Amino acid sequence: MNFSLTDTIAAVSTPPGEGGIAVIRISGKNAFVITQLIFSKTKDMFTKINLNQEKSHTIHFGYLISDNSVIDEVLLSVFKNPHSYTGEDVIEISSHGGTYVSGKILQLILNNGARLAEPGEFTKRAFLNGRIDLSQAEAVADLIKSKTETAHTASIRQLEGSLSEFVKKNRQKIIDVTSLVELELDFADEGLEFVKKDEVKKMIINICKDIKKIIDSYIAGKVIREGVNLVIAGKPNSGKSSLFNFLLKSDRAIVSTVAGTTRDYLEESIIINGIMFNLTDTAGLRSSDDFIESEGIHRSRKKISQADLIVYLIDSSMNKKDITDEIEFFNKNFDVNKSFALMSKSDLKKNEIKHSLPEISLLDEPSVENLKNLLVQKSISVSSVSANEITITNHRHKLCLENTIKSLTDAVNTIDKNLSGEFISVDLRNAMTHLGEITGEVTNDEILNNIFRNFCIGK
Ligand SMILES: Nc1nc2c(ncn2[C@@H]2O[C@H](COP(=O)(O)OP(=O)(O)OP(=O)(O)O)[C@@H](O)[C@H]2O)c(=O)[nH]1
Ligand SMILES: [Mg+2]
Repeated sequence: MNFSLTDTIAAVSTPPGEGGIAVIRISGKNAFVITQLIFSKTKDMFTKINLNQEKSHTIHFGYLISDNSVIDEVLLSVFKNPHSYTGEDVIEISSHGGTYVSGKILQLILNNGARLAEPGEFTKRAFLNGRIDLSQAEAVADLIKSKTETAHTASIRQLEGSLSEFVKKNRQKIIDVTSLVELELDFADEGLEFVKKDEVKKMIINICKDIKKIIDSYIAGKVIREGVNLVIAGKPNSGKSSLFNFLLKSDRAIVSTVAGTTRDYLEESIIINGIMFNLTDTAGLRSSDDFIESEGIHRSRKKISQADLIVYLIDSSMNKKDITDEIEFFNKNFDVNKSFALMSKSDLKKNEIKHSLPEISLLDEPSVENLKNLLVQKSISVSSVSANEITITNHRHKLCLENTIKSLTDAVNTIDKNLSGEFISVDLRNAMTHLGEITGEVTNDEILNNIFRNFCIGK
């Protein structure tokens, strides 16, 4: 990424396409000068605005002029450094929406001395100018991408600094331990005293415990970010496609009384109570001589093995023996931790069979609502989000935390080996570095480029 903080950058910040308004953003030391060249307060003659004399956070009506003709009527929002998103002088031009108008305005700005912003460059500047830390910058990207309430909650919390706080607190704890070790070094030639050693070890182990807890939240984080992969499985004709369609509220999958209707798997996403479920309808499981059906079943099995959660449908309209066999088959072949059996078509139930399985009939709305609640409950790892705890959703953060633990564990081993305090100090400093990478206290170009590459232009 060719990057210089001295350039003035510009981009259209709203998505392409028709819309009520578009926003074009300019940031950098020439943002005001460039705007003054193209913005007139009046239509008939060019009346220059003096932006240095205007207050920050004010809005101004006027016209953008190119070659003596009006391009658009616009509003300028003025943000003076350091009180702006990037920390620099920023102008946001609200123009009429539409790709043509906004494109023409952007070109006008570029012709007058600005450079087109790289993806995420506004946010990168906010980071480099100390407005936000790295984990907050990443939260901005997550916030924009969030599709559900839970994803939104997690990213807002991170943007507000929950993860930054955690990192700061634990970094301080590591600094305290390091000082203790290094202080001891200054006074004792033989390394740490026995009592101090135990104390230091205990402190390090406690920090590890806190960090591990946050690492464990990553699983919930994955659900937040990517949704729960929910597979609907069962024998042919058990009602899988019907349930799939019912949950999607569309006739996506073909439904028929013929067993073996679905031959490949189908995938669609739905949101229930703020949690995204990536639903897969599968081919009914049976042994088949038909090559295509067999291939479909093979693929379905693969989907089942990769699922986060599996609903296994058992047709209530079958006779007692078949139902008992099916329950047995399910119990034998499916992992109870991530799957549950469900008696389908309960309206067609012929005989009372004792079982404790939930029932569903698509003719009975409350039974479908029950199933939805059950699905949410089963994906309960997500609950840590609502419980106001920190949830990490970002793989980079997870790696940094794991590396921190590794270095802290090294420190404990060094103590156990009775090595000199200098070695313990090295391990602890490594731990500090890894933790600091999360918020960007320690960083390099590669980390930054990787992060901001994933942003959209204009953010
Ligand atoms: N009465 C009743 N019929 C249902 C219910 N759910 C599904 N059916 C019927 O059961 C038959 C089979 O449904 P499908 O959804 O095609 O079954 P499937 O499990 O996808 O079958 P395959 O794709 O062949 O594996 C269809 O005739 C549906 O209308 C229900 O709750 N009640
Ligand atoms: Mg089907």
